[in-house]
Amino acid sequence: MGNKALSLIGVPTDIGAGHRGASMGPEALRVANLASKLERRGFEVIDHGNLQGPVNPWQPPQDGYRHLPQVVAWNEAVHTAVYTELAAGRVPVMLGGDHCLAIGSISAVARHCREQGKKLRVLWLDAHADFNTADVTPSGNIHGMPVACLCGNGPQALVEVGGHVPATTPDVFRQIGIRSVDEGEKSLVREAQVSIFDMRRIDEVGMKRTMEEALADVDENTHLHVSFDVDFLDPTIAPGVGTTVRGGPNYREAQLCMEMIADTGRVSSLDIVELNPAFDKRNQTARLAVDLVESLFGKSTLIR
Ligand SMILES: [Mn+2]
Repeated sequence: MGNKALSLIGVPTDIGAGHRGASMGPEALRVANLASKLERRGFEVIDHGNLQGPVNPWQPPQDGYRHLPQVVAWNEAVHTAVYTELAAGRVPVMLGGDHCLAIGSISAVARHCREQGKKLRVLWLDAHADFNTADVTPSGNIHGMPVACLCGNGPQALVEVGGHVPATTPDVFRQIGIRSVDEGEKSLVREAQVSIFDMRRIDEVGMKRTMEEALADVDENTHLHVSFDVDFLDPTIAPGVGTTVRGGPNYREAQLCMEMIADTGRVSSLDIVELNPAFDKRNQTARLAVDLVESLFGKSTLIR
């Protein structure tokens, strides 16, 4: 990745979530000094401020989807912003915002990879598989659906964000830290053969072997996109999310995960999502997310 510039893009929305407050995530990450800490790592960092989109009308789902037109509008803005930064040779870093924004960012990354002949690998760090559809979702919240939408399984307006249908395919994903999958969603991920390293797997073989397997065939032609849902982390260290699930990676496991991704030297785009300051304590989850993102960009906690 060398001395590429990082572009911070705020996406202040909770339009796809079941709780309000992730819209405050971008500012919490800025308050936790994300930009200056990455500058200290030797990167040029450009903060593009926040994207704009519709306000959250806080309505119940319609036809299985909550706030669908608003989610589409936000993701079209994200797609354009991410595609623009990638085309300029910069590393886009989404400051979310709820996880629905990954539809816009990953569709843009996939488009960039197609045009540049790059191999795409998405590391989906999350407590959830985010593979719901209108038929199986218990809530209608679209932040539980981005992976399905990106693979062509979702409402037409969202599946078509970026203009290429499907935006990408299940085989590019490696999901890590999964521990909460809804009943109907289970058969969908099995059918799609999404590669899932769930918490049981991490418990059994450890984070080291898990990441070795998840990163196995990453090479110099790979564009590595990390979609970091803060609910990946154990809630005892990361209370500032709306959808906590106990039994996630602890601090050292999360650090090792980030360090091993950094070692590939292939991180080319990033989403930081679902940070919810309304649930946080003195911004500790934002500070932890920043700490881990520093490791993702090469700050080893050991002297090497
Ligand atoms: Mn998620």
